[in-house]
Amino acid sequence: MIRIALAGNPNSGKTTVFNALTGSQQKIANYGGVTVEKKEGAFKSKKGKNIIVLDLPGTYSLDATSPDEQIAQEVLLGLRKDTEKPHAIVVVVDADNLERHLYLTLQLKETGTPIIIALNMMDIAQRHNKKINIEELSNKLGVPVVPMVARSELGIQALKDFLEEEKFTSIDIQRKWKLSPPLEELCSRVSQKLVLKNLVAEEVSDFYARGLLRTKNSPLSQVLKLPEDLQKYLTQCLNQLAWQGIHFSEEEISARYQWIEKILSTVLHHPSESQITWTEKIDKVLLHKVAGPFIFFGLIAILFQSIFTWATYPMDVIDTTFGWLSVQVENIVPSSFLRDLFVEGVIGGVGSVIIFLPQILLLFFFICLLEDTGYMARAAFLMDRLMARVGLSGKSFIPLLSSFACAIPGVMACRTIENKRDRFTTMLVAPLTTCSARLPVYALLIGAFVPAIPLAFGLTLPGVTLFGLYLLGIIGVIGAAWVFRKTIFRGEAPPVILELPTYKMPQLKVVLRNMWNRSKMFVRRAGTIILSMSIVLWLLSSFPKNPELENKLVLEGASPQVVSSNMLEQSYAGRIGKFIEPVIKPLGFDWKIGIGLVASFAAREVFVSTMATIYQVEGADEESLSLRESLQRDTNLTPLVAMSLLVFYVFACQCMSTIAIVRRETNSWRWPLFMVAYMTALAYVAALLVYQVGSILF
Ligand SMILES: Nc1nc2c(ncn2[C@@H]2O[C@H](COP(=O)(O)OP(=O)(O)OP(=O)(O)O)[C@@H](O)[C@H]2O)c(=O)[nH]1
Ligand SMILES: [Mg+2]
Repeated sequence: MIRIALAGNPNSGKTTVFNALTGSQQKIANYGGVTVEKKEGAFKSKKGKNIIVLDLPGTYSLDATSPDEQIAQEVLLGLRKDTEKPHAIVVVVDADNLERHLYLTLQLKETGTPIIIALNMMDIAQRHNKKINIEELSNKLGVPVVPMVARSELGIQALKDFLEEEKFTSIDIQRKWKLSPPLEELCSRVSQKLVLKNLVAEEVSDFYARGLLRTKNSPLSQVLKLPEDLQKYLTQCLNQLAWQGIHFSEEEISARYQWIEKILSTVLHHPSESQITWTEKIDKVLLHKVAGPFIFFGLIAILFQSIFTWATYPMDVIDTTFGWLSVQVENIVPSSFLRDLFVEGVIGGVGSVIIFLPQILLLFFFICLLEDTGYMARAAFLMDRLMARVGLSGKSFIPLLSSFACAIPGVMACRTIENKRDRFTTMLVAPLTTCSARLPVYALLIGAFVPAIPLAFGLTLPGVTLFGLYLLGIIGVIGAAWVFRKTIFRGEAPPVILELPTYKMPQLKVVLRNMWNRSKMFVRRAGTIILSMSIVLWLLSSFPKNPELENKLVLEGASPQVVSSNMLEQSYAGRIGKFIEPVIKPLGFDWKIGIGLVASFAAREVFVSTMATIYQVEGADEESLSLRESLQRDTNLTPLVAMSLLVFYVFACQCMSTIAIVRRETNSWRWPLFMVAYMTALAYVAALLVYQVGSILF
């Protein structure tokens, strides 16, 4: 068994290589910081050897400080308890950005672990007329180089063959570049001491010595379990360097880069350096000061409009199918408790949520296109100035954008943010971004209460309302971030450098795979949490039965509608709703919405299935109405109440999974609880304002 780790700068194609090697389906996208966790996979070589492959977050160097980069460093240096040190490292290098990517390569080589270079993106290098002498590169660095185009799986077999042969057992790890004489002397003194104390092997002592001399609190000092006298000696050396004004790491960086330049002068031939690339031409427009933001908002508007217009057809099909299914069950199965549970609870509840699958898929289709072309990073760039105003950096923008899909990957993507205050602020505001779980709630209420009046440019009122709700979420994010940066996370916003990847043609395969994974997740949610909540809710709203009251009402000549409505009111669910009604009354919500609110604390979509179940139970004896029609008929539900409800959903934190992930990422209960508290307060106040002010105005 061999363990191989994939390392490299962000966006160099590590995950693409990983998926090609192991047949996995990890997420790939065209911006740095997609992978923030280590992922393991494996493949069997031709000779039947089991080769374990580890995909890692990208890292620019072995001295980085953001949490995702630290994971990569710890694995690569064998500092983690949960992961064995790899036998070899495949460094995925972007052939189009050789100079920058070779920096990490050199650093990794110095660690003493055998490395192999997977020289990826050869197609782009070629397109930019760069000629790379691969043999020369391999000779100069003293490591094997396998050229490849990972996304077309070119060169993957060659890499597999190489790993199979295990030709990587011995390499020459002596660094070829030199520091200034006093620093060289200092290095050799420290490394001698490390060897004398038997702390490290002679070959790698230089690497560790430099690591210890670079910063005061190097993680290496804990790993090596430095004895006290050596620790003292090191502190002395570091103080002396500081006193002399010598920046060890700066000198090291520039020495390494000088050496890389020297290698590249013979390896890389780039005759037309001044040629303007496609990416630069496109960016002239898309990053234009005026046109850029304009295009960005235009794209987003189109996105929301199409969610409403294009998705109607498949939605109708799903709606009809579920309706047909209920009728079939009602016709075939004799009237019974189980039949009602099945029709009203299961089909009604789950069906009411599944119907939104086409809209969610469309949303993901667009997000995927934005991510895979490389536009996502541009959007971050465009927003950088705005983000700086509220005290965040452009780095926060990608986690926030990911939150449009779901807050969970969004919160995890915060690992790419180095500055802790920045990271925590972003994590706490990310769930205010409108995630796809809110979409069913929005779509249901907008569909029921906002008339399809056409506006200018092919936009309609429902599309614009949806856009408005997303915008409101964004305003919430910006406002909350601003407040946090002024209060609990006060401090300077650190400057960051955003890397803009070259534009790439999105791959249909990647987009479809992403959408497929998303639908699986959505259907799984519908089949688990929403299904079980629907059943529980049906039980709660059907029991306890009260035959006496029912008989009395029937004798009094009450209509079936009034009877079932009364029965619902005295059910367990009704009592819960009634119990919280006084609290939500000022927002315009009655006890039925109250039931929905309570149920949707587990997950937002549950609101939709809850409403479906409640109205079905209530309207049991009537001709079956669609959920939308039932909502429109409810006299307590005015458009103003719907608005207040929508605004409540924009800000409320109704997602157990988000709370759990924030707990994990911050390693404390304090922050997730704080998040729930501030978001609930915000939601309450905002909905209160909408309803009260609206009541006065209209
Ligand atoms: N043209 C071209 N694009 C590639 C190649 N390999 C990967 N890509 C694209 O490069 C982008 C980044 O790929 P990923 O595999 O996500 O990169 P990564 O190194 O895992 O990125 P992080 O996880 O963010 O560090 C994606 O858009 C890929 O489709 C290649 O050989 N040629
Ligand atoms: Mg990756």
